[in-house]
Amino acid sequence: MENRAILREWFDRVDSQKTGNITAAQLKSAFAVGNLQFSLSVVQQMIRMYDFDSNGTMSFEEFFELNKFLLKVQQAFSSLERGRGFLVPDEAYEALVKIGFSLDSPAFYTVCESFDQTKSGKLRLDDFISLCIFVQSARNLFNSFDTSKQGRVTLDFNQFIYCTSNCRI
Ligand SMILES: [Ca+2]
Repeated sequence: MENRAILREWFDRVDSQKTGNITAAQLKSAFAVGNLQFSLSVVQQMIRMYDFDSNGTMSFEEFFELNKFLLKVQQAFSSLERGRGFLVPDEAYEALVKIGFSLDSPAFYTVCESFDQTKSGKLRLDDFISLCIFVQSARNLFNSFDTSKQGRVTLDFNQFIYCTSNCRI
C-alpha cells in the first residue's frame, strides 16, 4: 500500500456506508482480510493515535498518517524476519531500534512477553504491530507529560491511573 490512489481505493471499500470515515470495527475486519488479526482494543488505539479531530473514527487523511507508521513497522519487521513470518525477541528488539525505540531489557522483555499472544517466543507481524502501537502511544503520552523534555516525568496517583488506562491494550 505505497501510493495514495491505491490507499484511497482501499479506504473507500472499507468505508462501505460512504460516510467518509471508517470505524474501529470496519478497520479491524479490513485488517483481518489481509491476514492481520488485531483485537478491537488495538485497533481503537490505532484510531486514537491519529484521530486528529477526536471524532472516534478515521478520515482518509488520518488513515494516511496511520498507514505511514504501519509501513515503517512492516519494513522493520520484513528486514529481520528472513521469510519465517515471525521475529524472536532479540530480532524484535532490533526491529524496534530501527523504528526509533530503544528500550532497556526489563522494559523490552516485559512488553515483548505481553504481546506474544501464543507465548511461543515468536512475534508475528500482527503481534509486532500491536506492540509498536502500544509503545508509540505510550511515548506520545509520556511526551505530553514530559513538557520540559528531560526524558523523565513525575506523576501523582491520578496521573498514573490516567496513563495506565490510556495505554491499556
Ligand atoms: Ca477522526
